Amino acid sequence: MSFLSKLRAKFAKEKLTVKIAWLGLDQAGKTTLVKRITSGEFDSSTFRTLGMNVDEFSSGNVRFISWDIGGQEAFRESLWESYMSGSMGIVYVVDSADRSRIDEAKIELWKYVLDNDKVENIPILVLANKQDLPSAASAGEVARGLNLHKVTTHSYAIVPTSAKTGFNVEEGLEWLRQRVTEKIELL
Ligand code: G3D
Ligand code: MG
Repeated sequence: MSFLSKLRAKFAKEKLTVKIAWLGLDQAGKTTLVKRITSGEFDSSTFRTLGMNVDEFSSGNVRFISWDIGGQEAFRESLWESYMSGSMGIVYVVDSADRSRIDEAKIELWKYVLDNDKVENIPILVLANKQDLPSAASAGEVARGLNLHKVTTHSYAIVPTSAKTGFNVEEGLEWLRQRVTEKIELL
């Protein structure tokens, strides 16, 4: 973003437009979370493209352009570059109630994001989703399962959420909004 456009955003109170990518294993709740956000109090619009759900919603001074890769996990490798390119934040969603897949979720997070040199130092919001289910692991357990204590290269937060009830969804997004805004102001 150029100096002038930043100034314009700041002083004319224009919204900053920010691309974010939703990641996580299939069934974690990515699409449900995006639907919850776009059907809630957020101001939103939605575009459907092949294999990809591109949604737009605003939170405070930020307009998020949100990319959710849809059900086509098999195409992830080939879509990866365009999916991640230009993203200023990642939302990594975990099904906290499916303890048998937390290890797989850890492997994917590290392979595609944390150990991937092409991913710049962008904030990562981890959502320990499905907290409405009695069998759900706590956010602390999910954090340990993902080895989050070993993350040194990105700022991250782990937030327990439920896409079903809406619990903490807005709070999580608020964290991402603040981190992204801070980064843009430092540019
Ligand atoms: P994905 O986009 O990550 O693949 P989806 O996941 O959003 O398609 O969700 C997968 C399934 O989990 C869906 O159920 C959805 O309703 C459910 N789900 C998502 N978030 C939550 C949550 O917070 N709590 C509960 N209880 N269920 C959730 P179906 O039955 O349609 O497969
Ligand atoms: Mg989906």
